[in-house]
Amino acid sequence: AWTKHQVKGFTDADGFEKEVVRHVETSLARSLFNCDEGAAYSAAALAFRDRLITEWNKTQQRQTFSDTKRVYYLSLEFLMGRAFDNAILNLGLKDVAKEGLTELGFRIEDIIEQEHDAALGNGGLGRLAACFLDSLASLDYPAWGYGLRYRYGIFKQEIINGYQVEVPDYWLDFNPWEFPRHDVTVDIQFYGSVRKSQDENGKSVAHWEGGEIVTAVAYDVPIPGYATPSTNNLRLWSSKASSGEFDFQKFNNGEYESSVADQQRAETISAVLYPNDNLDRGKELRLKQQYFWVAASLHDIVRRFKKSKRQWSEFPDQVAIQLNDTHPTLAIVELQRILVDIEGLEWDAAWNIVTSTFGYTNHTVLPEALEKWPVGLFQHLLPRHLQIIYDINLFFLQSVEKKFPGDRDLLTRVSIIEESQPKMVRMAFLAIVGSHKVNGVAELHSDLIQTTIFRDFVSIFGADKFTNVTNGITPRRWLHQANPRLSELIASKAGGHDFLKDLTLLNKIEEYAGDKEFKKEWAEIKYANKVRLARYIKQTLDVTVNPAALFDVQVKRIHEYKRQQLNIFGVIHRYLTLKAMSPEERKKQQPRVSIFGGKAAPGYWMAKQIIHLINNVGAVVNKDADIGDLLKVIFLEDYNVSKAEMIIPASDLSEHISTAGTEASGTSNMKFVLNGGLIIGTCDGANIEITREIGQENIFLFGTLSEDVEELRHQHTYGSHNVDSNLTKVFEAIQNGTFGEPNDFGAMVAAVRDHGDYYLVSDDFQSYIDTQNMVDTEYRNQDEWVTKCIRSVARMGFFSSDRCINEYAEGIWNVEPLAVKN
Ligand code: 26W
Repeated sequence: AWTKHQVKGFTDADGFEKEVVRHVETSLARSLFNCDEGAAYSAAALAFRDRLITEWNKTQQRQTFSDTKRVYYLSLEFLMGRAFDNAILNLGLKDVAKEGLTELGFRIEDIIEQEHDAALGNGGLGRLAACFLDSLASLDYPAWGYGLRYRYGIFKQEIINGYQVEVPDYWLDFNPWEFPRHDVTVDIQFYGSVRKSQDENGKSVAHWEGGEIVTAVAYDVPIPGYATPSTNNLRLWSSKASSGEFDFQKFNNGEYESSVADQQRAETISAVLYPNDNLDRGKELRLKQQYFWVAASLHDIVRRFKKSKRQWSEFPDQVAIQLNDTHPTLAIVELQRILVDIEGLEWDAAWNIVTSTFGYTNHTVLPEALEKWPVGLFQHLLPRHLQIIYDINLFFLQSVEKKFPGDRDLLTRVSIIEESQPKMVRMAFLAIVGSHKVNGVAELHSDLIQTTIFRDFVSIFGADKFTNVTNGITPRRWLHQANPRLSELIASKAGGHDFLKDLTLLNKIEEYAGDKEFKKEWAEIKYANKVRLARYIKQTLDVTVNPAALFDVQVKRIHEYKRQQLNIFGVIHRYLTLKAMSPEERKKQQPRVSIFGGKAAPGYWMAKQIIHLINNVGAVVNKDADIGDLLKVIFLEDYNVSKAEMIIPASDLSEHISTAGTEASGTSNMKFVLNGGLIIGTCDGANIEITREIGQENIFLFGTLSEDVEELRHQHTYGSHNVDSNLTKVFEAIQNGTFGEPNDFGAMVAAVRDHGDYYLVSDDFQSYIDTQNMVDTEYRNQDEWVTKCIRSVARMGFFSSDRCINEYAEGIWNVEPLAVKN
């Protein structure tokens, strides 16, 4: 229906071409005769940007006039990937773009590939934020994202001699998707001291004075919804030196160098994304990033609210703020500071507003990932905020004492200030105390946080404060864009493309799970996607893989808890088994390509060793003439969103094999199944709900259950620990030098054999191998395999991020869509 909505700008290929030519000649100042693919991309992107910004303006005006509640999604990461393909699809103009570009002499696929990924995130958490933005816009919710405009996103990974090497990702050379707003700035204060005074009524007032000022400049990125004119805003803050008198005086006094140094120091704040995933390193600059971004965002939100001339008590009726993990927790403290110190509200009135405004999503239970900041660092960087945190803690602990009198242990356990040396601020506890809802991201994960790390808070606040919102993914990018042929095949049986807006409509294809013609087309599409990936592997690694082999994929950040080591040990076991077979026996085996991809945090030594082992195993196996096509081991360099869009549709089997209870949800598991691949996985995160939805006959589950993990760990440490016999053979092969210098992998082996096997690699090894053998058997029955894939896809409707966003909107934010009236 939105086609009736009056749109400005081109609607056909002719109009589009005119715009492209205009941008080539004017915006890029080039002639059509030397327009290469890079220039064609730039001009085409600018043409679509113009389209988006018209809709963006209308959407923002509509939201302002209607005066409804808005959602603000605060995330330190937005892993957006490419914008062009997404924009033309969401606008429904891909055919127009394709026709226009063809007429100009280009292939649209080549033009799309010119774009550099916007990689402002580490992994799951950042990509989830990007899917949420797509759903919020597609469902017409009035919503903004707030983040940091990093000059360098996640590093680019190169593999040199089998080792990861990090290369900076400078991506802002040309970015047509952002609009600098040099008129939208906020001055952010750091350091300084607090002076107390009394007002005319004798009330104590705090003044945060001195220190230094850094200016935040807004850059806006339009977020188009799918099949709706709604275009939301992602506002990213960039830091620069304040143009205040300080540096001006310096400059005037001839202190050019130190003035430039100040400038560089200010710009450092938004310079680089921290590449740690699930590890808190407590760096001062990271805390500065957090405060800088949170303070700028809140200032912006409060400024917008104040224009409505409403009373402060109505703030939570106008504003919902979601905290994507604890990284933005300072927003709670900053809002309290604004209300009490600047706007003069009473503490309790202010605190009511604050807690009604915020919701907090937890994304991990790993203890090393829970953010804590030294009190001393706070005192130095944000002296007033530390006082407010102490007051929040005091009132909170008083309320706990009232409810559970005399329970000193409880007070120590739940205190926002950890009484350690040095004292630490526990950000997750602060986030819980300052929010009205706390959620986990999959059922098991939400249960776990309520029974382990946040257990005391459930008894203090009651179970209603805690809830689950199972993650989801946007079917626009992860099906329609990544796998256009499959999307069209589904559309042909599901009554058109409505399933892209209501993913439960996928169930319409289930009746074709036994349809010969449909299955044939289905299998052809999977094969074509595998051929494309095989071609890419040949181009980049010069390894020939057989597209008819089973493609087994594990792509995600490299981490011990995700257990890429279990996978590669399994691959070694497979290799040893094949080597021990007679040529006749070998002929009966199912060929397999084991594909890995993912980045290790630069300081995570063990993760880097895992990458090294995978590469070394590949180097041996891939050139072994006895093995041939039966086994290939591939490590794909620099896994990112765009590569995921190519890899995921080409998977037959993907691995989601974390130690039970460690992967909060996982979201790529959903993407793989949605693209017609099956899963081998543990009973962890969203694997459990995927199993429930698609049926346990369609998934390969194995391994220890989360409720048994603790007991096994205890046994490893205090009882006996016998390493699995097949795994022992794998270790022997590693240690006799089959895969290069054994010392390189000594620590990996020792982690399992000698240091308690915290991730239960040995415990789960045999069931992993057995399950992989079942996969081989089932894969040989292609007919049945394809049926399973179709049934699985048909039952994946639940995992749309649209469902997920609707749950947040109803259960946490209390906001409603603002649809366009024609
Ligand atoms: C402070 C360092 C740090 C940085 C990032 C700690 C923790 C993180 C993230 C919370 C890690 C992360 O990305 N978690 C992932 O979130 C996804 C979205 O909910 C889940 O699907 C993944 O299971 C979870 O690992």
